[in-house]
Amino acid sequence: MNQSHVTGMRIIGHLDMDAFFAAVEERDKPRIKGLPIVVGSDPAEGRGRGVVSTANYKAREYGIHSTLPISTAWKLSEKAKKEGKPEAVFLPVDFEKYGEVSERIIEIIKKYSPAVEQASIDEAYLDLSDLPAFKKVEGGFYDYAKEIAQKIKDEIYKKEKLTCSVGIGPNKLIAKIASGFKKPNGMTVVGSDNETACAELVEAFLEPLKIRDIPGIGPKSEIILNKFKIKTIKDLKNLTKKQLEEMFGKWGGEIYDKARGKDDSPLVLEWEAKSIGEQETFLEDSLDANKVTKKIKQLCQQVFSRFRESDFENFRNITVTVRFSDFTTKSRSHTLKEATGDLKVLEFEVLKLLFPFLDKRENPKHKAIRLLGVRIEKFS
Ligand code: TTP
Ligand code: MG
Repeated sequence: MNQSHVTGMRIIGHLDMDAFFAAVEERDKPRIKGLPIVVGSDPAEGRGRGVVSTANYKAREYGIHSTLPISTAWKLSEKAKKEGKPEAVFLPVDFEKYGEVSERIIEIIKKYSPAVEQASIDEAYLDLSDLPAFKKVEGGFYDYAKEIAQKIKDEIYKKEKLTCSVGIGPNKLIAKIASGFKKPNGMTVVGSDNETACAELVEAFLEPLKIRDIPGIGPKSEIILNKFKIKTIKDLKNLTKKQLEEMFGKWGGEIYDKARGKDDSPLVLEWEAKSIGEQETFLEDSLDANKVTKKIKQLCQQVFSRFRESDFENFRNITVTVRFSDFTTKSRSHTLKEATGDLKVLEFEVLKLLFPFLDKRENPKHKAIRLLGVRIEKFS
């Protein structure tokens, strides 16, 4: 857990861009400025089959939001049009562009905080507890954390013409809930330099919120808890840890802690490649030993060349996946006694895992193979 040696306290920020995909489009297309904008699949005049990725706040006034079927979004826009309001502008998703903007935003945040976890394309956690300049701070640490967060917001706006919302608190959980508390362009601080006061602020902040405001409590958990008349986080605190564990298993214990604002999860600073894998579907299903062997050797080579480009020197675990013509899928793994960085070893082990799928050991019905996959993990 990151904690400041200077302050002895942990202060975490969470930053989330406002209506991200739609905001980028609105910025880049002056003619649609101020209009309701929906980014997602093609509405095809109401016959489209995909969903909404996001909608800007204007379009949200029509009831349009992420995950809504695009056909419903179209209907809502038509309805608004009949009422004399502007119809929504529908745009396709341009991941590449949003990815580039996202990278630049992370770079800005990194200038201000020594530890930044990118949590998704438009959100990041940042450690505000160990800022070098704290040594010089005369005011409160929280005040200073807020000042830094404001600087980040200002620089993002200046450089990217985009707004975001920030939450600041004693841990990731509180920071995340706080960033969504006031949107768009909000800043919510839940915490204090004084430990007792901080605990009280956290409690007062959480209690009136709905249980769904806790990240991880989704519609299914909500239905279960509603049966017990539990709607708010305050209600949730009436359940003992044991009761919650009986309802939800291990996750119940986590809910118990979250309801009390407790969370000591660390920032995950760099995305680590935990496995390297490749898979390929045959143009035509096959059980021809030559063809299958040739394909799996190609996959081994592809996986191996990606492994060579990585920072790792060895791997220990090898997995082969086979999908048959009826789509049943099986995987077999092997962990080597000694880690290796050798293509020959990989090929040898992969073939050993594959062969039983070609005869009655793993394929008694002689099903043809549709897809093959090779994966390596447990790197060192
Ligand atoms: P969010 O941060 O959840 O949403 P948002 O940035 O559009 O709006 P808000 O102001 O409420 O934060 O997601 C970030 C982006 O991820 C969003 O712009 C589009 C994309 N996304 C999807 O493609 N599908 C989804 O279901 C969600 C939730 C988001
Ligand atoms: Mg967002």
